[in-house]
Parts: sequence; C-alpha cells; structure tokens
Amino acid sequence: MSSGGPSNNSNGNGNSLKLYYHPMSFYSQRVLMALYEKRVPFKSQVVSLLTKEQYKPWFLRLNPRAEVPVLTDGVKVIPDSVRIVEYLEDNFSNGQFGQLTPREKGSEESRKIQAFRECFEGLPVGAMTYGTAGNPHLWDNPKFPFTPTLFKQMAEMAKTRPSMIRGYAQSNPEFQETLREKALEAQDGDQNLHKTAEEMDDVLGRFDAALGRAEEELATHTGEHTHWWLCGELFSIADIDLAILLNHLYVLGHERRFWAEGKRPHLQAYWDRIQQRVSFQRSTHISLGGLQLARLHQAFKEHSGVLASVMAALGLAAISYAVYRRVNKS
Ligand SMILES: N[C@@H](CCC(=O)N[C@@H](CS)C(=O)NCC(=O)O)C(=O)O
Repeated sequence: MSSGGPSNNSNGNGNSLKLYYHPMSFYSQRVLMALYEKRVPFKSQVVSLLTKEQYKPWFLRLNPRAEVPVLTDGVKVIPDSVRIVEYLEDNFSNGQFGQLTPREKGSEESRKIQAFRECFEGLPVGAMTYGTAGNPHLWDNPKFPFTPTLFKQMAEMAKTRPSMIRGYAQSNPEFQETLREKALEAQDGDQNLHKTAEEMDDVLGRFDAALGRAEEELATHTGEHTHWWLCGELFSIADIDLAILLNHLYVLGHERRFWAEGKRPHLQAYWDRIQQRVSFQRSTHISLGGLQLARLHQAFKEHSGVLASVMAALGLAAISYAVYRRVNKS
C-alpha cells in the first residue's frame, strides 16, 4: 500500500506532523517506534480510548472509523498504522532521518522484510487482546496495566461493542455509514472481539505460526551474522512489527507460551536485545501518571469548571504522592 507520494503539505522536516494516539494501543506503539527510529520530530495528542474520545465528532472528522493512530501532516490526514509507517518511510528517509527499508528494492532482504510484514500485519491482534481478557484460563503472567479487573472490563466491552458502535452511528449521522460498517464487523466479522476458548485456540495458533517463522529465520543468523536483526543487518519495519508484537504478547502475559523458558531461544535473545533499544523503550512505556493525565485532559475539555479543577487537583496530588513515595524509597 502506498501513501501516494510526497505530500505537498509536508515540508520534509517533520515540523508539521501530529500524531493522535493512545499509549496502550498496539497500533499506536508501532507508529511511535517508527517515528523514534527515524528521528522524525512530531507533535502528539493522546485520544482517551477509556472515555471513548475516539467517537467524538472532532476525532471522527479525522478518522470516521474511530481508531487511533492517526497522523496529520499539515492538512493531510493519514489513518492506519501500516499506511502511516509507509508514509513516513516514503517522505522522511533522506539525510538526517533513519531508513527502515533497504535502498535496494529487489534484494533478498527486501523480499524477506515484505514477507514478514505481511505475516505480522495480518495477525488478529484485537482478537488476541480481548480474547485473552475474556478467557481467564489464558491469564498466565499479565503485566500492568492488564490487571484482572481491567481484563474483566475488556471482556464485557467486547460483548457490548457492536451495540455501542451502533449507538454512536445513530448519534453521528455524518459518519453513520462507516460506523454501521464497523458495527457489522464487530458483530460478525474480523472485528468480533468476543472469543470462545475454541476460537482462541485458532487465534493462538496463528500467532504461534508467525513466531515459529521468526524463530526459524533468527536461527539462521550464525557466525558473522549474529548481530543481524530479523531480515538482515538493517533494523527494518519488520523489526518494528516484531518488537511491538513481542511486547504486546509479553504485557498480555503470553511469553511462556510463545518463547520464554527455552521455548524459542532465538526469539528470547531477540526480545532481550530489543528491550535495550531506546526507540522501543520510548514507544512502549506506559505510566499510570500518563494515563491519568490523559483522562484529566479529557475531563477538562468536557467540563471546564469547578469539577475539572477538583479532579485535576486530586489527580496531581495522587501523582505527586506516588513520586514522593518513589523518591523516598530510593
Ligand atoms: N488497522 C488499524 C487498526 C487501529 C485500531 O484498531 N486501533 C484501536 C486501538 S489499538 C482503536 O482505536 N480502537 C478504538 C475502537 O475501535 O473503538 C491500524 O493499523 O492502525
């Protein structure tokens, strides 16, 4: 998929870019990692998925599918993580910016990157996330913020999602067609996130097959190729896909199923290495303070008045107390 060539609105130095995202969103993390890897400057705004800010008219005007991430470049609006990463690669790859695809297009490395991208980018990540939440027998070792309470809320949300989206379609006539389509997908299609144990076997199998392919490839990096990334010397878009995927599975608590404790030693070594990368750390870091601040920001916008001030004061007090405790501990 191509982003349609250089933007007339882009000045090529990233000053006009703005990313609408959520720090817990898998697809947002993929774009963040690409931006950090390429060292492209950008502004950003958190869209609070917890308070359903993605269904507010201002955001639907950017993306009628009500999904983050969305990148704007001047007046140009680019939704969808795959398209955004390609847009960045097409428009910000010279001089000061990093390169995530080989210069030589027909090479073996290029072909491998494309094949791995198709393999990873086709995985049903939403089904994995919400399906894990809705099947307690799959809760092995989940990490913050995936607590049992959050998992239970997510499982409930997966059930009520189609009717919720239909409700938003009704109250936003301008975006009705796209939202009705989305509701149908959430009811019967790919986007049905309410999964039975049997359906989850299939979802888990698909991830297992993809990670098996990665393990096989990494196992071939011997001798002078031990320092290679997934498809070669270059740290590529396939590496971003794999890094964010491994992180997501780790946070959901699936590392023992897929690679840890001797299951896939090459993938384990890759995971250890990827965690050292600054772009990875910056794109996957989720702080409780950050999530609370995003909620407060939304509250401010909606009820600018006494209530918001009180909430802000309470939130800031809680964050200050957490910082105070941390400082006192160290
Ligand atoms: N294909 C899209 C998927 C984006 C997506 O599903 N984003 C989720 C967050 S990870 C979202 O915004 N969901 C909100 C909703 O569907 O209400 C991409 O690659 O960016």
